[in-house]
Amino acid sequence: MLKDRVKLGEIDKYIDKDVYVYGWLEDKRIVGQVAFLVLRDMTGKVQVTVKKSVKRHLYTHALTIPRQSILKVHGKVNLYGETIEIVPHDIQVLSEAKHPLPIDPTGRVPANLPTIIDNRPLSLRIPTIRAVFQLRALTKQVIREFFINNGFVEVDTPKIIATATEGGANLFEIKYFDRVAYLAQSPQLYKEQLTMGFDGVFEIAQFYRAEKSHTRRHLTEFTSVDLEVAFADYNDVMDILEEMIKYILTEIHKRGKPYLEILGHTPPEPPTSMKRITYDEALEIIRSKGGEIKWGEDIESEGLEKLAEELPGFYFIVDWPWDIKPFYIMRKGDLTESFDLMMGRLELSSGGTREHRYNELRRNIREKGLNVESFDYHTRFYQYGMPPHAGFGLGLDRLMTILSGRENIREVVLYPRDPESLTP
Ligand code: AMO
Repeated sequence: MLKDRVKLGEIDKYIDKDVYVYGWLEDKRIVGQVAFLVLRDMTGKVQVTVKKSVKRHLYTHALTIPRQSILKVHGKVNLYGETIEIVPHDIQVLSEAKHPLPIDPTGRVPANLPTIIDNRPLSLRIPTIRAVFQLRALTKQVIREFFINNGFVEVDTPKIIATATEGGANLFEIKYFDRVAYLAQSPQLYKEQLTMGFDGVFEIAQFYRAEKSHTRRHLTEFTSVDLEVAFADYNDVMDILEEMIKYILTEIHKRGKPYLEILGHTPPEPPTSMKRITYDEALEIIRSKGGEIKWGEDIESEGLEKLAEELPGFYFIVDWPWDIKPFYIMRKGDLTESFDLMMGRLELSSGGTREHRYNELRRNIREKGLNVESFDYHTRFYQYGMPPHAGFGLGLDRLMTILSGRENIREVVLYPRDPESLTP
């Protein structure tokens, strides 16, 4: 099949030749004694012209084929004026489409998001929806390229784990034979361990958070882009993250053009620099705009909105209080060497310098009210020469909403998982 198949996007190279083409019947018109079938595949479309006077049985057959059925057409490519058409020798229905379809795959009749997600594979026939996922694949490729160009090693860490990494509140518990295990919330502890052997590691993978959040930016299964670098601190990894964002934006503007055109969206231009404000400065801005926030609290939606009025593009909030950061972050007094990367009001990434000293790490675990022994499998390595290290985790799905101009995180994930949906 693949060897014979001519893609419709390349049909113009086959004028006057006999070809086999495959696709779905997008449209069908009868004008006088001629049936015009519009055949589409992932790459383009072509008109198949069946004249009653030339091929009576094919014409009669064509009239009966339901739209969206999958066809194999054997025919001759013909230039008719400006139009490329196929004059068929044979039309085979490989898979007939049942009607009515749950959504209109041409996109002419708009469907709401739950219906689109419920019918994801079929929705991919709508060019704007397909473009989102083509852009997503390109973005992952560009991110990989950036990391590899900078000498980082791609790793895979387990998703079934024995203890919490990001705190116990939003852990999915699973039955692991006769024991309890959890789904990983992030690769945090593993990526840190791996800086014992690699200068820098990265992972792009799905992670799990049992958060009952019903926002346009939370999922229970999300894709995280993680980096961890040896002999680095949080300023170093903010520099890397900034370079990565600029590289992604530059490449997406160039290589993503065909998809962005279909989407009718222009992502932000690569910024020349990204401002770094401290948590204390962020609080000042929020308060100056009438927001109420106590020192030591996390910055919630309302505060982030106020900050975004002042800082509409990419910026970092650095030096968060120790009380609201996880045990693995490097402490400096009441503060930590930590950061969040924001794009307007949306948190895209967080990271920081890590605690690499054995005794201090164990003390921090205890201070966070966690059972230090249950982390022995991890902390023991810190006795054998753990380099200072730093890293970040970036939410790929959130980044994709910015790049594709979609409002809801569920629009940029093929099969999104949230507290309500576990299918399709
Ligand atoms: P954090 O918990 O801030 O940090 O997660 C990092 C980034 O991942 C994305 N993210 C999510 N996206 C969609 N749905 C969710 N439920 C969700 N949760 C998180 C966000 C967020 O900024 N281990 C640290 C990172 C590090 O320090 O290296 C961590 O997981 O974009």
